[in-house]
Amino acid sequence: MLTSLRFAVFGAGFWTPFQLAAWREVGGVEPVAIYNRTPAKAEAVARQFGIPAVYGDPGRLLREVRPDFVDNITEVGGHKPLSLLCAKHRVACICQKPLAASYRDAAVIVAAFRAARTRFFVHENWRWQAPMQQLRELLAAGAIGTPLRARLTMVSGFDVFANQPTLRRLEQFILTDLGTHVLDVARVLFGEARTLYCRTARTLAPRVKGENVATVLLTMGRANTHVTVELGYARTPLEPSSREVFPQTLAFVEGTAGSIELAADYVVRLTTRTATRVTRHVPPRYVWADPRYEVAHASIVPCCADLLAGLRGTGGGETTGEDNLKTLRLVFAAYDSARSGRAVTI
Ligand code: 89Y
Repeated sequence: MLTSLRFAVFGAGFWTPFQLAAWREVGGVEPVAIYNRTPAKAEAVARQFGIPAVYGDPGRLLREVRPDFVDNITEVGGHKPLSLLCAKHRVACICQKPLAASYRDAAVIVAAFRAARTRFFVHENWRWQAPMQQLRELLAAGAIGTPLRARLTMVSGFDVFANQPTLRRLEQFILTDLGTHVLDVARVLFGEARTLYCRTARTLAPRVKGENVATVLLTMGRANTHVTVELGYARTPLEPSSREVFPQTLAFVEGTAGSIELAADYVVRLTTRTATRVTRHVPPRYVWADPRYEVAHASIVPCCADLLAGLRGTGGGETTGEDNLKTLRLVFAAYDSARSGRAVTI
């Protein structure tokens, strides 16, 4: 029987209750303390989840509680200082995405944990979504031969700013908030990128500071698959059943021996020379999940399970800091390309 890992939570914002509920599903961990800049918010979360200690000083928490790991669920501004604090105290840490507001800061964080010989992971849940896992399995099994071209689309009019008002104030918005997820999925499905070209637009100005539309074209993996990533939070009216499906990512992949469509409502259509097979990959429904975020919230569970295995060193732990740097390399290369109008070699 493995002993339960004692963990501390940093942050008490929108994602914290969902992440704590997901840890409860996974089991084998116990939240023992919570820190938040505004302690009243941390107290409310502590009451809800029975967390015995609330701190307004993260350094004091680490010294007094000595948790086995920290789950840093703060906004991006808290990621670097709080992660570095964990590295200094040699406390393993899982940090929310996006890891940092620049590639350089992300690399500094990852290097600090490497130097401290302390485990460090990024909470990157998109690749753990039920339909994405199916797509990953089909491609790995060669179900459509060599993937030649793919389109990954996450375009929605959903008001993401209502629950996460800080998103409005980001100078770099959709590529850091959502591009991190979808470019990560692209890496998992097709391999590492060789080249990248990106165009961005800002259509909700001045109420949204950063870009809210982006199109990224990449060549990826051994097959040099052409991958287009389409991102948009532009309040475009979309047909509700097939297109307005936040937070589902839609996909279409063409291969030498077939094609796969990931359509609305978790439908996967696999077409080969002989037939089209239609299956559905509905995420588990949890009572604690917000139904408007269904597939995203459900994916926190397998994500945390994988991170726990990584923390225990029992296999898993896919989304290490090092792995996430490869995703962030693409995110920030996309900004470089959008600025210069040129393709970037990765
Ligand atoms: O912040 C984002 C995330 O991680 O999932 C969807 C989201 O809430 C809005 O883009």
